[in-house]
Amino acid sequence: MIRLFNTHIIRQTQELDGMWSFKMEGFNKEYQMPVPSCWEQHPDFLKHRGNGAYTKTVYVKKDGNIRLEFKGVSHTADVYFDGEKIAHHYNAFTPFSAIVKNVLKGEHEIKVEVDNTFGEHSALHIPNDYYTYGGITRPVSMETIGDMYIKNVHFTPYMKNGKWNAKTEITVCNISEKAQKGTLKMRLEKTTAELNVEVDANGEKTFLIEREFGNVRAWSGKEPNLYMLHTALSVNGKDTDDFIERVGFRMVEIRDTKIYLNGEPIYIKGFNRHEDYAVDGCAVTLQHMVQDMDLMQAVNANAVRTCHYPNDERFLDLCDERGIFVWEENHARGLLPEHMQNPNFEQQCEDCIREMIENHYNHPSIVIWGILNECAAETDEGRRMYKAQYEQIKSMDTSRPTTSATCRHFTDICLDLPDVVSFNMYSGWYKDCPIDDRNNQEIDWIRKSGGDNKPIIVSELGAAAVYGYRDRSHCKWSEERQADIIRDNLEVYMNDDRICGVFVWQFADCRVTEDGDWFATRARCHNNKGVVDEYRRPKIAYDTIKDMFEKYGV
Ligand code: ADA
Repeated sequence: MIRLFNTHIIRQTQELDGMWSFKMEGFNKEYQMPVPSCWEQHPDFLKHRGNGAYTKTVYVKKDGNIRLEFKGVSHTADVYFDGEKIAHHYNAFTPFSAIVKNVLKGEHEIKVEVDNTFGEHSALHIPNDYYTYGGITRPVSMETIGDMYIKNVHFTPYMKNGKWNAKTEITVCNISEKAQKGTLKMRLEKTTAELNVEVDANGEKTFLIEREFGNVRAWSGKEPNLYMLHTALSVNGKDTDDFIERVGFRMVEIRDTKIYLNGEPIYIKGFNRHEDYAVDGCAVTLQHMVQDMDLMQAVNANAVRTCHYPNDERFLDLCDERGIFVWEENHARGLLPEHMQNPNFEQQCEDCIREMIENHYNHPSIVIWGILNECAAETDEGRRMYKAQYEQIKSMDTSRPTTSATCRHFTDICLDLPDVVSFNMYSGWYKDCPIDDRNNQEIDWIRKSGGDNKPIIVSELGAAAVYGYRDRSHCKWSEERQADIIRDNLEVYMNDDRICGVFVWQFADCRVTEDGDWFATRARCHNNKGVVDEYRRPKIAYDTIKDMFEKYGV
């Protein structure tokens, strides 16, 4: 399943999860590979970087146009339909689609060539402190569409005169050679709208419907009320397409040093979570997503940061349903000036931000957009790129604040650009220093360096421990020491009213890339700062956080 609810009733859809034929370049064997999955789960490809080809024969039930939707291919996909190339996409963490017109009823072949190699072609997937897997790692679906179809729906709720209102922007595409007319219908609960539409040949057009919605209840962390937003297209009185979204009525605002949700200040307390599970790799199953959510909520977390890339929409659906605040960010981690100079870098970032916002816009749980975790914010060239990315976000969405997690302490020249200033700090782990002194130095500097009167989030704090390593001396790498450091950090940050949120680094241990930088020396080739290990076995720190999140930040 590609979402936790049905996005189409009229549009015929077929999910292509299941077994695909697979061949890996350089291997003379044909495999059967499950989709979605990572090829690293197969004993022949445990840490393979290369090019693999997936093929599947599909049956198209009637003549017409088909639309293939890929929720995630890691990290580059070239898609062929009956041997003809129909799509190219870079980045494992954002969805993409492809349309094939005038397909005849019957059997057809879909082939997906997948590349997870590193090199200049890949500016964002590089050797890093997380692992770039290979494969069709998120769900795939095939749809039949008419000459006109609903491409997407963006729902922007706002309060006016004490009543919930919303802008609904419906983008309709016409893939035929002549102008098309039709009727667009919208319904949410008892509120409906209808308008006649016309779209030029091979064009697309966005139609705006603005309505007041009586008798709806707000979405909040404690009461995550959700509503089904039905949009449909009819031509000559016949329903030809539909697009169903699930939305929530909530407003996010920044006032002085606080983040407000529906007029009330919120305190964010949660985890950084990589999409990585021991046996799944990055193709985390719904069952394991739910387990992660249950474990985070069991320790009173109310937020998650999708470090360091856009997440699977099913996880975001879970956050919507459970009232979990989400900081979602574009794909970038620790990129130095030389990485940001890669000729593909700016376009690959721009594509990722566009696809992230276009596809995830309606999730009420996403309360902030992030960019460029710990990238070169201390350089003029870096500032130019930060500025461009913040501007791109605001050009697509003015309803959410922006931020970026910095580690360029005392040198960052971009703090005037985001709405919220966030910093990563490992006092007690990477630096043995008094946490409160270091915190005061950081915030004093932020206030003088562009971050005056802005909300502040501690986007990363933490320490490492190897699961099962206990030592009464509380020495480094013991579970006891990790718990001590996290407790001491939270004691400072959660008692500082200049700070409106904390994200512990990190929820679960995750695999890292062996061939690379300093992180290649990590024990077990894992980032061991999880409060649970990669199998979700809790360390001592897990219960420490439960105590701290219960005690503070309610
Ligand atoms: C950085 C980075 C994280 C992780 C962390 C660590 O803050 O943002 O991705 O690498 O350090 O574990 O050192």
